[in-house]
Amino acid sequence: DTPIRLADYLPPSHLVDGVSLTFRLDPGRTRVLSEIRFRPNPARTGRPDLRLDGEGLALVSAALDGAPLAAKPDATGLTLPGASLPDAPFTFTAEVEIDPAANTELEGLYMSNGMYCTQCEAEGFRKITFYPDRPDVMAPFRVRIESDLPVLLSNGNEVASGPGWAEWHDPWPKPSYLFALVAGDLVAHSAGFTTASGRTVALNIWVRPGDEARCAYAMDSLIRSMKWDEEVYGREYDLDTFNIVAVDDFNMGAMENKGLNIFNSKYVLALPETATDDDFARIEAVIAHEYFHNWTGNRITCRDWFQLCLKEGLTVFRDQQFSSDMRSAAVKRIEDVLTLRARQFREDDGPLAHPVRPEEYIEINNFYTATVYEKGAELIGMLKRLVGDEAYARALDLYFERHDGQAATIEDWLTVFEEATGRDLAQFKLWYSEAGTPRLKVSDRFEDGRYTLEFEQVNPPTPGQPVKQPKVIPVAVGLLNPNGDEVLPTTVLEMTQPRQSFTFEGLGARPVPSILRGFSAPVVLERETSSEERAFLLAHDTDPFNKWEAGRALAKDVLARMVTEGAQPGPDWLEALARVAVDETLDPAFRALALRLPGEDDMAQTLHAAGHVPDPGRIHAARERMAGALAERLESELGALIEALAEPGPFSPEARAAGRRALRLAALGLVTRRDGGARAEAAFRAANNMTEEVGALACLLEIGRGQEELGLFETRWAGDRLVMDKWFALQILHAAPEETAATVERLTAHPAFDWKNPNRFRSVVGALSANHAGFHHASGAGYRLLADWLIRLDPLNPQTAARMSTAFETRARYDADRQGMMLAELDRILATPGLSRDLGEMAGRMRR
Ligand code: HT7
Ligand code: ZN
Repeated sequence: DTPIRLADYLPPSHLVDGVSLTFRLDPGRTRVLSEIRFRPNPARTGRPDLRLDGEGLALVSAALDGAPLAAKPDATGLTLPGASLPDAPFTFTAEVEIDPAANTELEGLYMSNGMYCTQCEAEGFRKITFYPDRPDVMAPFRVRIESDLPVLLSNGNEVASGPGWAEWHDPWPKPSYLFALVAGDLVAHSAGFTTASGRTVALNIWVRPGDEARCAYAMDSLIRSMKWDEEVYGREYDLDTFNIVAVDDFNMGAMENKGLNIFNSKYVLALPETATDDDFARIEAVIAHEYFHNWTGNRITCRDWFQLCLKEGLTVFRDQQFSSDMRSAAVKRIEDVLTLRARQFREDDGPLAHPVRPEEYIEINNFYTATVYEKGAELIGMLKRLVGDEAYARALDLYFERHDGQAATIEDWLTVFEEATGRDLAQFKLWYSEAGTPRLKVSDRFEDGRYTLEFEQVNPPTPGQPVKQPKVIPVAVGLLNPNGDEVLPTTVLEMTQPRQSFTFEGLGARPVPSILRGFSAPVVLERETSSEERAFLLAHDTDPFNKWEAGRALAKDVLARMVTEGAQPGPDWLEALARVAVDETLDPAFRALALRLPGEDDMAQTLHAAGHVPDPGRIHAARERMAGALAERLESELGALIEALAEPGPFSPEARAAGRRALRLAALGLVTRRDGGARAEAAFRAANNMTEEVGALACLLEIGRGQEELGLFETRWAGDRLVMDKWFALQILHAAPEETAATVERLTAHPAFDWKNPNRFRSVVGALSANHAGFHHASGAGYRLLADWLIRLDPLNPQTAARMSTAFETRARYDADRQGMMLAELDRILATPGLSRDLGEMAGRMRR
C-alpha cells in the first residue's frame, strides 16, 4: 500500500454541477442509478483523465451523454481517459449493484437490524457508486429512494413522496462524504425550532419503535445547540428539516451528514434509569458537535483529508465551549485536559505520533485521532488566547464570509486570522506541522521586589521528525502572595524563544506562581515544586484549573514515591485532600474530580517520562493502598457526606445534580473500602437511576464483591443493549489484574456477546485494554487475547479493529519481557494472511 502525500495534492480534473441518484433498495441486490453532470475544472489544463472511485461495485451499465460506455473498472475505480472526454460540460450515467446485507464494515450502504443506513466519511461513498470521492468536489444532490419500508430519508428537504418512494433535494453543494440515506421501520420524536431570522425548522429524531421516549434529552440538547450557535457564532440552520437517526451498529460516535445526522444509538437514547450522568453529558456534547459541523465542516469543508483538523479541531473546540456554557466551565476544562493527557499525550509520546495536520497516510480512517481532534481543538484555544476574544470573533466572521461553500485549508484558516489581526502566524503554524508535546521547564528567582520566571521549551523528537523548532506558547500566569491573596491576576505571557524570562516588579514578598492557568497550552510543565507549595495552591489558587492541577500533581508525586520507593502516603496530601473533600464552598463536581486518584496508565506514562520502567502490578497495588489510606483518613466524614448529598427530589440530568451524585459516589467508593460493601449494597438496591446503580455496583466490584448484584443487574437489563454494554464493561474494568484475561474469556463466551456489534465489542475488548494492570499482566494473556480478537474482527470490520489496536502504542514504556510479548503479538497480526490496510498500517507503525 503506497502512502498518499499532502505534497502530491492536485485539484480535481472535473467539477460536478449536480448529482441525481436513484436507490432501488434490496438487502442483497440494491441498484444505484447515478447521473453526474461534470464540467472540466478550469484550474487544470491539458485534458486530464477523469478518475471515478468505486469499490466492490458490480457495474451494470454506464454512458456518457447518453452513449453507452464500454468502461472496465479496476479494483478501486474507473478511469475515463481525458482525450475521450468533451472539453465542455457532459453527463455521466451509471447503474451499479451492491449488497448492503453483506456489508459488515459499516462503511458505504449497510444494514443494521433491518434498517438501511450509510456511512460515507471518509471514503465510503465509493462503495455506493462511481464518483470522484474527494472532499474538494462539491455538488447539490437529488436522491430518489424506492423501498417498501415506511421511512425513507436522505439529505436536504423532502420534495415529493408516494407509496414506496420518496425524493429528496439538498440545495447546498456538498462533498460525497456528507451523503446519507436511511430507510427503515422508524418512529420520530419531533419538535420545532424557529431560527433567529424567523424560519421554522422541523426537527426529528428517528428511532426504532419503543425508543421514542428516550429521545427527550437529545432533542433538548439539539435545540440548545441551535440557539447557542446563533447567539455565539451567528450561525443559523439552513434547511427546512433536521433529521437525526439512531443506529445500533456504528463504528464511531456520530456523523454530521448534511441535514441527516446518523448517530450511534448510545449518543441519542437516554432515560435516567438507563443512562449515567456521563452518558447524558456525552449525548449533549455529541449532538452539539454534529450540529455545529453544519457550518464548520459542511458549509465550509476540507480541501483534502490532510486538512481534517480544519473541521474537527474547530468543531471540538466549539462543542467544548458549548458544554462549558451549559455546565461548569472549570469542571469541563479539567475533564477535557484529563482526556487530552490520557489520549493525545499518550499518542504523541509513542510510535503513532503525528502532526495535527499529517503529511502522509495509508488509510485515512486511521487519522481520526486524539491529535487531530483534541490537540486540534487546543490549537484553536491557543489562537483565541493569543489574539483575544474580540479578534477571534472577527476572524471567524471573516472565515464564514470568505469560505462559505468552499473546501478550505489550514492556510485559508490562518490567513483570516492574519488579516483580522495583522499578526504574522508563521511560527504558530508549526503547531500544525510538528508532532510531539513540548516540555516547558520553569525556574524562578526573587530579588529586591523583582520576581523573574524563566522558561525553557524543549520539543522532543517524534517518528520522522528528529529536530523541532521553538513554538509560540501562550503561558497564562498568576501570582499569589504568601497569605493567599492574588497579586497578579491571570496574564498571558507569550513565549516564542527557546528560552525566555519575564520579570514582575514591585512585589513585597516572594510570590507563589500559578503557571499555565486554565491549561493555556498543550505542553508538559516541568518545575521542581515542594508539596507545601502544591498544597498551598490547592487551598488558595483562584484559577480553578490550577487549583485542581495542584492537587493532582501532589497526588502523582505521592503515588510515584509509593511505587518507586514503597513510601506511605504522607499527611500533607491526605490533609490537603480532606480539606477539599468537605469544603462546602466548592462545587461538588470539582470536589469529586479532586478525589479521583491518578489513573494507572497516566502513572505509567509519568513514571516512564521520569526515567523509570513502570511496573503495572506495583502501580495498581500502590494505587489501592493510596485509596485505602484516603478512606481511612476520611472515615469519619464520609458517612455524613453521603447522606448530605442524597438528592431528595426527582432526578435531574443537569450538571449541578450530576456533580452531587459524582461526589456522593466518590465518597461511596471510599466507604466501601472500610465497611465491606454494606452501604454500596444498600445504594445499589435503592438506586432509581443508572448513575447510582452502576456506581454502587462498581464500588462493590472494586473490593471483589458484587456477584449477586451483577446477577440482579443482568436479569433486570437483559433486554437493553446499551445497558448490557455497561454490564460487560464493568466486570472487566474492575477485575483484579490476575483475573482480567479470564473474565474477558468468560464474557466472550456469553450468549449476549455479539462481537460483530462495535459497541459490544468495545465494551469487552476495549475494556480489556482499559484495565491497565490486567492488560499488562506479566503472563502476557492480555496481549494474546487482544491480538486474537483483532485478528478475528479485522476481516469483518477493519476500521474498528485498527482503532482498538492502539492499546499496543505504549509498548516502549515497559520492561523487556512485556515489550517482547507485545512485539510478538504485533508480528502475529502482521503475518495474518489478508490483513486489512487499516490494521496493517497501524500494526506496522507500532512495530517500528
Ligand atoms: N466526522 C465524523 C468522523 C467519522 C466517522 C463517524 C462515524 C463512522 C465513521 C467515521 N469516520 C469518520 C464524526 C465527527 O467527528 O463528528
Ligand atoms: Zn467531528
